[in-house]
Amino acid sequence: MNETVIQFDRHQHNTDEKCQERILNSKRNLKDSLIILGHHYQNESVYRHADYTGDSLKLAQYTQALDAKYIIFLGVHFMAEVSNILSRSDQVTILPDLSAGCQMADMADLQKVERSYRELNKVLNFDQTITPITYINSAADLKAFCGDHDGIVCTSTNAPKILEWAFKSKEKVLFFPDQNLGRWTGFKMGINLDEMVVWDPDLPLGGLTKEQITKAKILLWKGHCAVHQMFRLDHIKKFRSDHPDGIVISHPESPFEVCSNSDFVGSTEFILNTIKNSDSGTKWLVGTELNLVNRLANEMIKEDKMVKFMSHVICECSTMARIDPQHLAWVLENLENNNIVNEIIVPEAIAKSAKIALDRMMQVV
Ligand code: CIZ
Ligand code: SF4
Repeated sequence: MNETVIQFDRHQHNTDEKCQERILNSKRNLKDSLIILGHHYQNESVYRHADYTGDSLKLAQYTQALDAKYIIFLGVHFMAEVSNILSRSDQVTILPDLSAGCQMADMADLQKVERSYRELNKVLNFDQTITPITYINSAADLKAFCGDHDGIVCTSTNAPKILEWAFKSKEKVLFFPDQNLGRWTGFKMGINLDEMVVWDPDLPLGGLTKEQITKAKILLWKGHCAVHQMFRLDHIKKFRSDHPDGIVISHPESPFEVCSNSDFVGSTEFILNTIKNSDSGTKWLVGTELNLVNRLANEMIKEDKMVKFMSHVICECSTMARIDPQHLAWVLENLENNNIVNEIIVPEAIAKSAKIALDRMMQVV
């Protein structure tokens, strides 16, 4: 650091338009030292500046392959942590607003996961029958827990393969933090619904009986995404009655009844590819985050495809929306002045164990 840090106050009142100019200017000046990664759920005002876009898996893979010194992450905190863990030690990952978290990720913490795992093992006579699987939407210390306990990370794209991997070595899985992704993926593998029970970490024994735990194949952490939780079966019924030839596609973070009444269920990459590769003139109802759906709807107009958002209320990822042009301009201008602000650094010991769980995932997919 050799210049005075520019404080955010100097940017927060700038208009979006002013910030757009400043961002472009900084990008020009920083040239190849900088790469900007953008998640599909990010809003247009910053998404347009991304050099690469994708879901968290694709973005994680980019961070392993990129050369730039500075990686600016237009996404949420857990994604920037993964970028820091997988990138080289001389690279710097920056999250323009540190308060951009993931509400679902926050539904599981290390203390509760450790206690739950201990309690479960006690009921199961320490027979080492459980594999912990964390959805990538989780803090780095939970990924580290999985790395240290023969567990693994999954994303919504690779969850089926990861569950298969887990069941090859042990009979049960503790799946956190998203119960919906765990349930849907297990169901598609042929596991009965009554063999997938919800584990409430705030209740003794997860609110379950010993028999339920012994019988269960997947213990589903009581967590969910508030955005995807808004989608309802009624939305699908109304769409199907208005458009009998319409097609419904949902994200597996949606409630079970939404997934089971959809024509297709899959990750954001799957949703984008399926609709982009569909026939012209098709009509789609899409159950995932609003920014992605709006962007896709605009793109598909020229191919005469109708893309409709599943809910009547605005379901935006409000934490991702905290990454705005003001914060992006601010971190970039600091970099131009040789100041790194909002760097995400995962402590070394946590990063090492988390990388084990992430590497296991990368080897499976
Ligand atoms: O993995 C991701 O990026 C998320 C949060 C959703 C998805 O399906 O891509
Ligand atoms: Fe987290 Fe939901 Fe936002 Fe995805 S949409 S980042 S799960 S809060």
